[in-house]
Amino acid sequence: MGRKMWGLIPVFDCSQLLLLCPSQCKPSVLSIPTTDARVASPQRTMADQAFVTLATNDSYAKGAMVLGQSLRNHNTTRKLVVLIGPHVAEPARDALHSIFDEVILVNVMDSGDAANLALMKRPDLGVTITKLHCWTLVQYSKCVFMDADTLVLSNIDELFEREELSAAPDPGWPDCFNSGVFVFRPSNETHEKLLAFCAEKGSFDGGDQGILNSYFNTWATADISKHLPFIYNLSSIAIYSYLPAFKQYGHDAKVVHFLGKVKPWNYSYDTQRGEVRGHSASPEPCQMHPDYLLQWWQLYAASVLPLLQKAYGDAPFSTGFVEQRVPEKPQEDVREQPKPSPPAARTVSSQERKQRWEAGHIDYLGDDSFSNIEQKLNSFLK
Ligand SMILES: [Mn+2]
Repeated sequence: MGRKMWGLIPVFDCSQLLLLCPSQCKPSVLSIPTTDARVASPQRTMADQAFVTLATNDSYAKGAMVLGQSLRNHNTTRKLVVLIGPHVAEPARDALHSIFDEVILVNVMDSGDAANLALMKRPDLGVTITKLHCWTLVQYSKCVFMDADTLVLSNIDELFEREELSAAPDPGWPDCFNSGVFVFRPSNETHEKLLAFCAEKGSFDGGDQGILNSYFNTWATADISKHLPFIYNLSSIAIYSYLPAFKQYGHDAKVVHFLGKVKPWNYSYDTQRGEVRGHSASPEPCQMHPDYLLQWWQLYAASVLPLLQKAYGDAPFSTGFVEQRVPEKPQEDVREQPKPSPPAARTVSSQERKQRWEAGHIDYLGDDSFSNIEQKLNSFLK
């Protein structure tokens, strides 16, 4: 789920990762197949492995659908599972059912065990605890969790060759892993331990990433095979902070992670022009590479929207599309629409732009758009 942005990870907490604890470096226990047939059949092996995501509301449900569809489009041989919170509407659940093999309702407050009771005093960790539920999927021997704000660009079934807990570095603090994509082994025991840990220690960043990094605290140093290449969890923050690396390696990206407060579904899409528009209510500008954002919307428009339309029937729902009112008479302002270029941006000096950039106010869709940065970069790299 949305990890909070820069600056919220206290240095002293992550430095604990540098304390090596060899006793915790034991390999995970492998699940033992119960029948010979299971050993013999690769199909069965694949059937007991799954990609898992989480949708706590209708917006994240859209994200989950796009993610699930992107996995299907790239011919995954594994099962697809989505955990949903109680607030996901019935039609959205129906639509999820047509993409995912399992749609599992998770209601943390239902359970009355000791760890959960302790956690009820920590309502701030609600969504976080919901994500930890993925460890209870013990019908699967191994899973890959993926945030609903990720998008798959090619087949990534090879991730199942990795062990718990494998994940890619977080771009903000690379000694921590990013919890948007990780390999894990479902286990009720691990789940209980995680909840107890959570109740006792809380989370240093308020989210699941803090808890998981504290719990799997040898990730940074113990076993390099548990470090997923960054191309399995590429975030736009990294694109802009190290653009030459993105130019060199970006085409290998397999998973894009739309980190940050503004998610792809917070924008709107102009189907006629095939363009993503900044949502007027967005608290901050686009934080993501426009090509990936466009890819998200194209997949949504082609494969997810029809499912939602079928599920909602005549009931209204937010499509995310720009209103396409066809006026009865041609209106004069129609011609003013092409090439939206904010006039204010033109008057900003390059010094001011630099200051704005450094202050984190980046005009990703305007002056600081990827193509402009690329052009500038090319002029240096020639
Ligand atoms: Mn996320």
